[in-house]
Amino acid sequence: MTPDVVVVGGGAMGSAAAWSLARRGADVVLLERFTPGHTNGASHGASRIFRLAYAQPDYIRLARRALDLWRKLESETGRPLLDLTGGVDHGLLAPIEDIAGALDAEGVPGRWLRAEEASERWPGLRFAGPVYFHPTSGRVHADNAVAALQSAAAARGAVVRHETPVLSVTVRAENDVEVVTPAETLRARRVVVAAGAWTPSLLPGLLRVRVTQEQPAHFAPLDPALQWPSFIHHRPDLGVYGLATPGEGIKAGFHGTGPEVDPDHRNFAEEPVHAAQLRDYARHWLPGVDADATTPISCTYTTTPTSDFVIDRTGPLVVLAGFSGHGFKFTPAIGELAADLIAGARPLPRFRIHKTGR
Ligand code: PYC
Repeated sequence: MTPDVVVVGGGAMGSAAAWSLARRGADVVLLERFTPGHTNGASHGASRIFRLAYAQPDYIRLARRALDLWRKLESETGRPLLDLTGGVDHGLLAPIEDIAGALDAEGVPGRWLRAEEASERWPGLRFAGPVYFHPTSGRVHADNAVAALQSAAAARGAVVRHETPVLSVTVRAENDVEVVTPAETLRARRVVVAAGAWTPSLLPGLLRVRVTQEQPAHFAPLDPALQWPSFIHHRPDLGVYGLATPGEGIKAGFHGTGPEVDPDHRNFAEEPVHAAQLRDYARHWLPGVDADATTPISCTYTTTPTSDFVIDRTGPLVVLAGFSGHGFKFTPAIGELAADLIAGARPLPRFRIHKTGR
């Protein structure tokens, strides 16, 4: 079989690349090692934060493009995926001022609230200082998004194969890449590698990323009628994030604090000290939840040294990697950038594999 493009990895990013490529008429095969809806990587679950709220214009613009493309995907598939509940940042002032300034410069709405105003509006959260509210934030339904991307890609002719692990990706010539699976060897002119935690083993030596096992949790809300924004609490020691996952509770987690793991040999088990720290956090800062009624979640992060993504091309390979725990919101825009790179576009400097400075 010799498609134009093989996409390795049917998580969010690979599925988005397949959708974008198929929309442009490319002959695409998407290979995913696990079954649909699996929970082994970083694309499962019912909620991810959506926000334009970044201090860097590159990310604000990418999120804006993603917002348009999420809406396009919703209309193409008839599935609701993105819910704009509003979002808040609170805690350390300096990073929030940077975000507020960048949003203002890009014309994105947002405003400062006093802690008392914010508590009145969202009594499930405690605020100790000024709060920055940005209405164009909310959540994406991750599982439904991946399924929608794959079905939209398939509707435009992409071949989507699950339970097909890729054993190796080898560049044979400028326009010839070999992709080996247990059942067959495919050749393609271009290959997109979007294998999440498995990317370092497929492309050894190419990337500097850390693969970690993270452990957020769902907390039972005390009053299911309360409204929740998506939130980031900027603290000196770590970032804490959260949002409501309808039907599952209030998700909260420490951002990128988990231990390094081998994705093929991780235990998915709740680490008790970490779990106790998250419950202590909830007891103090989330008065709207029962801090002792938790359902743990296990997922992976693949994090670069700067937490900037890798969206780059090297020869006939496009590499989508290092989403560093904050990539999901951008998914369809990242798929579009992958299709642009396949078409010969220049990568954005921020997202190069090896940065030469900014
Ligand atoms: O999606 O922006 C995000 C995020 C921050 C921490 C965890 N997720």
